[in-house]
Amino acid sequence: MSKNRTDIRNIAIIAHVDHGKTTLVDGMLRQSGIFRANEAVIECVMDSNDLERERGITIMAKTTAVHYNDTKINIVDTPGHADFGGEVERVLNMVDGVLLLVDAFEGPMPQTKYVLRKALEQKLKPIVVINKIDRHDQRVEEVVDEVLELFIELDPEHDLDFPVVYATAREGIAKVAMEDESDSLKPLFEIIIKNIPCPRGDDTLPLQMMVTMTDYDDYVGKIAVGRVVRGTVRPGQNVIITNGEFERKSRIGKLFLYDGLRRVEGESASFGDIIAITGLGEFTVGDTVADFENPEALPTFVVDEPTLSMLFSVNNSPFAGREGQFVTSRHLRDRLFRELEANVSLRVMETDSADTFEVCGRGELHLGILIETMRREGYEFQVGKPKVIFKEIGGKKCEPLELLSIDVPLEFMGPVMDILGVRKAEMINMIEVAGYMRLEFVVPARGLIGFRSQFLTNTKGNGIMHHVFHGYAPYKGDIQERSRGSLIAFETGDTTSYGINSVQDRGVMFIEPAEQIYAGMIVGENTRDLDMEVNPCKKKHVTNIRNSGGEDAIRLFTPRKMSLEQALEWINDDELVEVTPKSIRLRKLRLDKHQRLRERKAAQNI
Ligand SMILES: Nc1nc2c(ncn2[C@@H]2O[C@H](COP(=O)(O)OP(=O)(O)OP(=O)(O)O)[C@@H](O)[C@H]2O)c(=O)[nH]1
Ligand SMILES: [Mg+2]
Repeated sequence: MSKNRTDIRNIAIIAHVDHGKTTLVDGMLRQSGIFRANEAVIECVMDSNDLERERGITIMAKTTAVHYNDTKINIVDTPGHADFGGEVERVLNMVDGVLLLVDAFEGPMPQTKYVLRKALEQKLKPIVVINKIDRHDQRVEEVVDEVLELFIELDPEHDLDFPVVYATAREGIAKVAMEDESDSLKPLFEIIIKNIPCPRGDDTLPLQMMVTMTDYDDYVGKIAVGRVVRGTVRPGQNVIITNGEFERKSRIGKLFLYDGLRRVEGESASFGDIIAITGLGEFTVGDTVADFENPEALPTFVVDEPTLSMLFSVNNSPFAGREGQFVTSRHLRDRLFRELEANVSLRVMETDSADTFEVCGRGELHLGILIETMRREGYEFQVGKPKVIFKEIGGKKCEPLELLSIDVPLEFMGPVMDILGVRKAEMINMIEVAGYMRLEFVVPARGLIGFRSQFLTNTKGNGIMHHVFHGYAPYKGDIQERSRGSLIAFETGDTTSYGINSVQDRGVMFIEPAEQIYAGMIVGENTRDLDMEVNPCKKKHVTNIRNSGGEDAIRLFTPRKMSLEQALEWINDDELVEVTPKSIRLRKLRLDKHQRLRERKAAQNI
């Protein structure tokens, strides 16, 4: 018989990037007495991985639990960046409701729309939280209207009677009306308990638990995290792991429930609990942990397809193997396929070459974070230019489009429209938001590769841009690529001030004096649109005759040091980024000058 578990609520916090999700979780943790009074708590305590802390963003969805009176609230914090949309999609199956956070100034942004659409598709109960009401430029009333419009746009049938809470997550304050006095998140907790449905199910039926996330622990190995949908589960219980197609016998090791930032061992769990289990052996996200006698698989969730693909290959530069610990194609292959177990929106495919793998993801940041994680683990490899994934729909070649939202001061509108025109963007909306113009475009994903840096230059850093997957549409025709060529090292050696000085007026240099470089490595960007060999290793000819005019007065310009994502955006089809734990180098695919020349000639003759 179906029962309600009134002692539990399961919610996810969803929003556009930076609207304050992780900060709100901090506040909820603090106020439910998770930390001791004198305990120093780091900000955004849930952003626990190194890259998350460095970048100040959430990359992986994570679960925590707080107690409010007699109710346990399991909270899933999700990333707001569009590239990690797959993380949001997959965790929504663990919860019954969402807190949709919206910044009191920015209002609904592209990712707000994306995540709300996903939540409504799953029929989750929403609570809208207008956050950052302490901002001096807050426009709470307008933002509430904009949120209403968004609901109407996404689901005209939806009940518009959802609760709205006003919050300053950073101070741990929430209230149900702007004019209310409040010094805590109590009003938010109350609304969650009242409005989010409690889990409903039957603990006497055969077990079903969906594996939604995985974790790893050096002592206990792989951990499966997910929600018990039906039945009861205990440590040591025999189970079947199934995805509907295969079935495998297994046994639950230990069982953990969430409590604040910790996982505590439990004796049993039943429907509605979000749990972590060890000892299962092999499984992947999307599998069902089912009853041993009557195994029934839950429907696997689908996440949006990747839109961007990149080739990862074994490093074959002259400096290969100097800086990395894992360098062979076997290492690379194992690591990439292992990533698939947890990274739900990633795809990895073999290619004709045993040394090269095609890796598909949801955007440059999605793939960039994978590359950065791997290099920190000691891997060394090369990656090629990101390419969008075309699809054939109804016999037509179609390409992914992105919804791009741009906030710029009025005076920069012209330059922005110019660069977007070339990239085949179509404007679909334009509104004025507190002195800024907010422009919305639908643009081929191809057109956005390399766009960010040009946008920042053209708006002198005054613009903000965000984009999110919009859909597929027929190919929109060619888009012009990078208009500048590369400056390529002519020989292998150590760079000198003298050498760099002699080539730096050709363009922008990427290197400094006393760096080791190799022939065919890219050392700068040419001001002209062709590739050119230069020699930054050139040494000054030593003569006995002293030059009277200050020979040491060499003034070198600061080189451009590109981040990994910038480098990926910058390279051309015949170029690669070499990634090692210590360095990011850019290189030509063909290092030999004559071979490059022959191939270019052959291409021109076609
Ligand atoms: N003024 C103000 N700033 C806030 C408030 N809440 C959060 N912030 C700030 O907003 C920034 C982003 O906060 P996060 O909590 O990391 O945002 P997030 O939504 O988790 O971001 P992602 O996980 O990367 O999508 C931080 O600098 C916070 O200090 C608030 O109530 N008022
Ligand atoms: Mg966050």
